[in-house]
Amino acid sequence: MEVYIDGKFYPKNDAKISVFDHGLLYGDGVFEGIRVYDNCIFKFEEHLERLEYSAKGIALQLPWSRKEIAAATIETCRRNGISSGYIRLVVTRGTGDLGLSPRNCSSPTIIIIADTIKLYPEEFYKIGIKLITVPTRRVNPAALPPMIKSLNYLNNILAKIEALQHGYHECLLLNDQGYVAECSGDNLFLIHRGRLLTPASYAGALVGITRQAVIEIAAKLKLPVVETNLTRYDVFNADEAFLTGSAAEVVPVVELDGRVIGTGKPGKLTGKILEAFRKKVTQDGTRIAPKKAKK
Ligand code: PXG
Repeated sequence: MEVYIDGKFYPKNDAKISVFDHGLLYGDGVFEGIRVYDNCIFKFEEHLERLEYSAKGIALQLPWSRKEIAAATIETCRRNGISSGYIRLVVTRGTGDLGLSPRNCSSPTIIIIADTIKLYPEEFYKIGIKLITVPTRRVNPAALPPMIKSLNYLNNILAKIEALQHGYHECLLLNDQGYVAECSGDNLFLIHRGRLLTPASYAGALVGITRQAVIEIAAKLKLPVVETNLTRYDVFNADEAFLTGSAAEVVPVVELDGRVIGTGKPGKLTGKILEAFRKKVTQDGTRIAPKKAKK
């Protein structure tokens, strides 16, 4: 494997950055997790735009154009022979002195990894996942806007640890008002009486790219989508539920806190959405290799 760092490629074991990088010292940086499906980088422009927005959100001026970042990303996929996989694009504040001030950091560092990923066991997509609500609350949007995909993931990691300690792969995080925010690394959707319900970003949810893709699919399927405050009560009484994320894709949810959701099996509409999603991923994005001509 070769990793891209600041314009050069390094073998995996030599891909290193300074211990004085503020990305490490303070979690000062932003990132994207992007899927590649059959030589198509899914929603690539949307990911690059979110990276720019995240960077602006932390007052980090990207010294590279979107075109330059895109070209480096595509080159990283090519070099690693990744036609289907996962891209981790990381921008840190760069190397500086000790002390919080980003002013003593010379220039941002960009890292691009192209690899494969498997987040959940295959059976979850068929039988669904069970969730638990964790005590850790999603950080208040006024403290750290959830739209910023920052390198500060401790809030999510603490929640994940609590889930794992109880034998669960994923958990539900509530915000400090007690409303549903999202999962540790995925967005949550409910289906109730034919409508899709999902928390708004200001309730503590990342504006997920997969979430957005599902909203587009819902429009095509003529399913109304409502961004609204939700409680655990709404999850318990939903007809169906599912998670979305670039790494997770679309995962049916069948239980929360030991209470069965709907029939306890992946829902019909969830299945339709998952099917439409699988079609969309190779249509909706940036090609990194020409499609082979049909014989
Ligand atoms: N919420 C959070 C907190 C996330 O981190 C999502 C929702 C889903 O967003 P997308 O845009 O992917 O549909 C995420 C996704 C990784 C990694 O290691 C990234 C995420 C989650 C878990 C692992 O790259 N981000």
